[in-house]
Amino acid sequence: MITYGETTALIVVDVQNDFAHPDGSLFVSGAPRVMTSINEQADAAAAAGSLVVRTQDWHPESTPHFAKDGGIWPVHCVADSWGAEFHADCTATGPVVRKGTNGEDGYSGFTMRDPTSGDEIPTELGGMLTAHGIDTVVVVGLATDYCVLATCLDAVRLGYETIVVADGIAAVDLEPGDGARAIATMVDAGVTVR
Ligand code: VGL
Ligand code: ZN
Repeated sequence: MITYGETTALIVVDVQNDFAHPDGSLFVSGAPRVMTSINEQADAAAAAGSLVVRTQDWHPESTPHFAKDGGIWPVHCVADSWGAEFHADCTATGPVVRKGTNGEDGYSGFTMRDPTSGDEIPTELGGMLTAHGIDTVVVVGLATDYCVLATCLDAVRLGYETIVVADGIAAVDLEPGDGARAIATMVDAGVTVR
C-alpha cells in the first residue's frame, strides 16, 4: 500500500456510471475489476487525512467530443445525467473537479481545451493541489488510455511526483494494446507504476 501523508493527494479519475457501470454508454469492461483497488486507495488516503480529489467528465449534450458532432465517442457523461454520476460502489469522497462544464474538450484533470480556439484552459485541480502543498499525486480510475494517461502526463509536466496504481486503472482499448501502450508512455514520462 502507498503511504499517504500531508503532501500526497489521491486523484480518482472519472469513476462515473457511463464508464464504470455495465449499463453505461462507454462502459470500460475492466472497471468492475478495479473498483476494489480504487476503494482501497480512497480509504487509505482518507484514513491518513490526505486530500482526495475526484474528477468528473462533464459534457454538454453536443460537443465535438461526441461522434454525432464530429468526434469519436458515443454520447457520455452529459452534465447532470445518470451517466455522469459517480458510480455508487466507489467509496471516494472529497472535492470534485469537473472537466468540460463550458463545452471544453480534453482528457486531463488539469487542463481542458477550448473547442473553437484550441486554447488550453486550466481546471481547478492545479490550484487545489497548490493550496494544499501537495508534491506527490497518486492516480487511479478510468480510463487508462485517455483521462488517466492525460492526467498523469500533466502531473509530471507540472512537477508532481506521480504514481499510478496498476490494479486501480482500466483501459477503453479501442485498439487492443492501447492500455499497455499508455502505461509505457507514462513510464517513459517519469510516472511510477505501483
Ligand atoms: C474518457 C473517453 C472519453 C476518460 C473521457 O475518462 O478516459 N474517455 N471521455
Ligand atoms: Zn468524455
